[in-house]
Amino acid sequence: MVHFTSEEKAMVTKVWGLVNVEDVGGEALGRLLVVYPWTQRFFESFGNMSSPSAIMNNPKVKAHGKKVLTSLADATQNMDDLKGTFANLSELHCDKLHVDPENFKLLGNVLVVVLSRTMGKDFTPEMQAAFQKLVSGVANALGSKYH
Ligand code: HEG
Repeated sequence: MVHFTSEEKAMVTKVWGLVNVEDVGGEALGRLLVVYPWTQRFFESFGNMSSPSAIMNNPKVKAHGKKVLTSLADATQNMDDLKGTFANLSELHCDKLHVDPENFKLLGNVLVVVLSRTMGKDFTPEMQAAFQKLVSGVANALGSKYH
């Protein structure tokens, strides 16, 4: 189980305060689908994914990205209990959605890339380290109910 120091928690809170959930969510999910094209198979109902620009401008991709990031807000507020916080979502992604848990790691890494683009120099190495630890912890928690 990951442990966050009070400094790391403060860093995560600082990063999260600078995140626009709508913009960053759509950008991160869109890039996941472009960079790792096999992840598109989970979103066949989303319509046009024929090119990078079709993916990045797809309204369903944007809406779902926002939903995922909104859910990630729960992580920033429950850093001492990521497993409990994401237990239900872990079951859903395993039993109903059949999403390979490796994809949670990929999304977390893409999210860090997007933050580093949108925040530029404001995203200090310490902030990146704390946030990377958070997304890794969330990926681990989302995978914890898989069987
Ligand atoms: Mg998942 C639905 C959260 C990664 C594929 N995801 C959802 C929902 C949430 C969520 C809150 C809605 C659940 C509901 O309807 O009750 N997802 C979530 C988080 C993360 C994540 C927090 C990682 C940080 N999801 C993820 C990844 C994939 C994926 C990497 C696939 C590559 N999610 C997925 C699909 C659905 C959800 C296919 C159902 C979408 C739909 O049909 O509306």
